[in-house]
Amino acid sequence: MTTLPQPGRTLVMGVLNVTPDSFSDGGDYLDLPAAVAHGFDLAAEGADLVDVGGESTRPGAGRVHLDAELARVVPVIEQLSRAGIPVSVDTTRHEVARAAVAAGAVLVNDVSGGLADPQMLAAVAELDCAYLAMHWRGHSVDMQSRAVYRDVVAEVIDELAERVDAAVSAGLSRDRLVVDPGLGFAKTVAHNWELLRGLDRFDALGLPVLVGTSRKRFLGELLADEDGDLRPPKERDDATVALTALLAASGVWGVRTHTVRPQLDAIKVGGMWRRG
Ligand code: PMM
Repeated sequence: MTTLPQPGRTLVMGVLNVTPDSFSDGGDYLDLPAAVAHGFDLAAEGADLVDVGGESTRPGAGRVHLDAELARVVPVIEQLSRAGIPVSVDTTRHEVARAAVAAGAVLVNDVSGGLADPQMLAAVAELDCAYLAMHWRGHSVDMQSRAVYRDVVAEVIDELAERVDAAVSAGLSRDRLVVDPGLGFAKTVAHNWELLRGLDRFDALGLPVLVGTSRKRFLGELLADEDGDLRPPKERDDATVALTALLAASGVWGVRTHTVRPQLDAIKVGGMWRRG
């Protein structure tokens, strides 16, 4: 049975979006050779997992047809897995999860925590893989209208606890589970910062936590110029690295990032800070 990767430090999940429209790298890796080459690069830089996704979750994005999602991700996962690279699949669909695990994926990264597809949890329970449940309140097209909380940290923890209970009821053992607060998914900029500051409260769930901060809009706003123009996504990597150091110092299980080597350096710094 697959158990969670435990590299002995905060793990790095490198992002490989095989999409035309992801917010920071949409279109960069849409054809198979470019996607596979980028997966090899992420692994060579030291990624513990390469996270292959075929559907953009950018706010406002529409759904991709199932066949298109399968055609984007399965051949990439096959080639990377065959080369011995540990791969996760970023999908909310059980058909894609099944095909991805058959192609070699070791973890299903479900940004909906099982809510988008009622068959997802039962399907994953039958597969030999780990499962990441992210906090989610609805599809990208209108998720930002659901960013309403009294106490965002408490509510995200409660809603994730429900997803964990659903996963366990469907037959997934807790040693296969990871949770994620879902920064930017039905969250305002202020909510993202509150969640980062309140991350130690997620210990109550008793599960490994992965956080995706990489290049997200709240960093674009933080780094905006004097006219208020957001810093472009690919120029948010240094700020992402700074957050990775803080996250490693706080002991998170994993980070999901577009770059790898600088994140591993930051993890060494954060890990040393924590142990010292
Ligand atoms: N963010 C994105 C996509 N997938 N998965 C997890 N587990 N956590 C995240 O924060 C997350 C995710 C959006 O970013 P992208 O478009 O750059 O992949």
